[in-house]
Amino acid sequence: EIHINYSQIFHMKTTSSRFIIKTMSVHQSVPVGGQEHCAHGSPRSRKTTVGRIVAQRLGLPAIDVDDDVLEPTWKMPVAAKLAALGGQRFLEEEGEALCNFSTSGCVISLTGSNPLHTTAMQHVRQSGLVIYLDVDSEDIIERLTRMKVNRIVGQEAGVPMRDILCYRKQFYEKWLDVRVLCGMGDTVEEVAEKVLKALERYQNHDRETFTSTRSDTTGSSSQSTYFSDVVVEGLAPDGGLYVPKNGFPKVDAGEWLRLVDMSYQERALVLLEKCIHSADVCTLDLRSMIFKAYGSNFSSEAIAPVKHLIHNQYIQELFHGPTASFKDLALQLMPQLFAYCLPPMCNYLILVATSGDTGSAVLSGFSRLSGADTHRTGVLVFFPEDGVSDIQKLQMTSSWEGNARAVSIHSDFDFCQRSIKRMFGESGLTGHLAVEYGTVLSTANSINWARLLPQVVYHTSSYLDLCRGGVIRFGEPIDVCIPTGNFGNAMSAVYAKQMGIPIRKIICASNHNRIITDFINTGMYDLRGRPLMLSHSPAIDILKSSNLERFIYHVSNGDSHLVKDLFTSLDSRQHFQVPQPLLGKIQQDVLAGWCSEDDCLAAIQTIYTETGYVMDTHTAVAKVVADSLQDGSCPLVVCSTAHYGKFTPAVFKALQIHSIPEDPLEQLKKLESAASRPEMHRDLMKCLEANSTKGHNVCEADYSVMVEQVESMIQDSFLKVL
Ligand SMILES: *Cc1c(COP(=O)(O)O)cnc(C)c1O
Ligand SMILES: *[C@@H]1O[C@H](CO)[C@@H](O)[C@H](O)[C@H]1NC(C)=O
Ligand SMILES: *[C@@H]1O[C@H](CO)[C@@H](O)[C@H](O)[C@H]1NC(C)=O
Ligand SMILES: CC(=O)N[C@H]1CO[C@H](CO)[C@@H](O)[C@@H]1O
Repeated sequence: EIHINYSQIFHMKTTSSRFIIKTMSVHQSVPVGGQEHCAHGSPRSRKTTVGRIVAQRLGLPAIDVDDDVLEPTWKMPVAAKLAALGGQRFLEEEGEALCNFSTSGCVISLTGSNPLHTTAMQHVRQSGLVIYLDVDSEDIIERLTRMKVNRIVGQEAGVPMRDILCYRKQFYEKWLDVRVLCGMGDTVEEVAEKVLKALERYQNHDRETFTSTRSDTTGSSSQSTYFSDVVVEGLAPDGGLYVPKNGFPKVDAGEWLRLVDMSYQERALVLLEKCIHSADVCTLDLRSMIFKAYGSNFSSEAIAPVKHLIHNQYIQELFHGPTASFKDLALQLMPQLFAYCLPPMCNYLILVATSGDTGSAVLSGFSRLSGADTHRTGVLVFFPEDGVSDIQKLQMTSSWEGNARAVSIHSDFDFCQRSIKRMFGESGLTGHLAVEYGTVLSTANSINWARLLPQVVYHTSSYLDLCRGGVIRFGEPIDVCIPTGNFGNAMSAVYAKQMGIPIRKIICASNHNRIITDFINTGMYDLRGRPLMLSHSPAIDILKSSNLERFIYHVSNGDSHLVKDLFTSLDSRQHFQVPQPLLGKIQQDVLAGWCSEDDCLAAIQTIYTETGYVMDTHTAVAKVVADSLQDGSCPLVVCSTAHYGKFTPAVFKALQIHSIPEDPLEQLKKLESAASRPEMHRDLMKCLEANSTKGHNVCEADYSVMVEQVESMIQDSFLKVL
């Protein structure tokens, strides 16, 4: 892991945090309190809309589009107009009337059909802030029934209300600055309260800043650091990791229940909107990034499906992304956030050293950037020519072109890593690249907040899926078990718990490189006399667990002095010990165990025999540890972090298949025919079938040769600075 910081480079701030709200339009996906034209013109009672309450609380005038815009314009009741014109013409005239209406300094309640009119909504958005009251369709139908409304504008006879509401949702989603997620059965007053809170959040970007795990926050001298800064900088200037200054947002039970019926993408959108302020990433852009990240590039529509494994153990398959490991869940989204948050003017070249799954996931994620982003954001991956598996090599060298490239080195991972670090440290080089090519070097490692955050979503999603499937009722606890290396995946589970998901224990699983297990059981983190040992689960062969620092910060209630002392001691003396009371707190959240090489292979064999399911080696490590530490009193989710097809030699060994074909493609086919579950990974198979190693660059273990590779990549990828 390489950490660099750019704070020196960017003194210019990209974010401005003040908004002046001229007008606020509350558009509601129908009546929380009554706001819809009904086709049969039943007399509309005086309604208490959310908009009215909000306006009163803000001391602003309230305007109701029906009463204050449409009827005075048309000089007739809205229902009569609707009867006279019919749905389509009505929508047009309604939109036109709204376009003709201008005002400022008030709260406007729109109609349920206004968002269907593009020009009208452009007009409305220009003049202020649009707040979308996101109400559950079933809730709307129930309310409409109570109001004796049986048809709404735009609804042809015979089209079910449910379908028309679903059709409308896409327009509601298109025109929002702020979403207010309404729980089932929220009262008008409760919704109004949420609107006011959302408005306050919108206006107070300053409350969503980040701090370093090692910095003393009592002094108020330093400049604010926002999400967009944190994504670009990665590591904090003092060597600590960035965490949200005011903690993680909480989601209430009513809101979680809404999420139960949502798709993965919708869950991601709602949750990430709560974690990323719209001044950093505007809501509509966040939406398109999420739908691009978690779309057809995943071989499962569910993105991170939860399957029953055995007894009360479930498996969350985190390997359906394009490169078949869980790293895709973060790295299909992170590059988009990164490109979005970059300050203008410079090009960025991401340098990565990898011996495993990160390389292909980073290449895939960054190669999917489009448009102008590809002209100024590139990625160059260095890997040891003889230090990755056949499949991993093919994944990294097959189809990348343009802004993504992989180069191998006749050396080991450490050499690649050291050389990159050296490049960052050489001001002669970085200065040259900045002046000649307007290019800044950067990384995308797992301490970056934008890699951690997307992972929170799948931990909440597995819980919600278990609710949807009737395995648990919302509020009942589950345990999760995670094969752990850099503690990123585990830390995301800690944050999911903080958001309100009742995870009882987060169980960390190590292989025989068991430093994290020993730490969690004894409070002593000790690198001394602990050589890195090879294993069947190479992605967790890690000794310096980088995200652990965030966890210690969290359990110590943000004791940055302690964190600084501990990690300084780790650097200088190769170990640290946490105080006893803190160890107690750590063990309340987290359990840890380790799995031997033999037990790992035996577990793959046993589960295969009992269920037909083939686990990858990392998943098997988690399964073994889950069996030894969980008491079976609640359901347990095992995080499956890779598809078995990525680690075929160990899987053959586990299944005791002796006649192993030479050709990796044939190997995969042989395993596919043996496994009844999970299905073969589409992209892994495609990658092997194409076998399109166009011959990648293989370089000598020479620092200057690597620098040449960096420079030639920059020359080939970026527009020249004139
Ligand atoms: C990266 C990786 C891990 C480790 O995840 P951390 O977040 O670093 O703990 C586990 N399994 C696989 C397959 C991986 O690629
Ligand atoms: C909008 O204003 C224009 C110009 O004043 C007028 O011609 C038009 O009829 C108005 N439309 C509506 C629907 O009020
Ligand atoms: C690619 O094809 C060549 C020859 O056709 C074969 O020797 C090699 O093993 C294949 N590589 C992979 C990874 O399938
Ligand atoms: C359908 C789709 O979006 N496919 C993309 C998946 O990602 C690869 C790169 O990882 C692209 O090349 C595909 O176009």
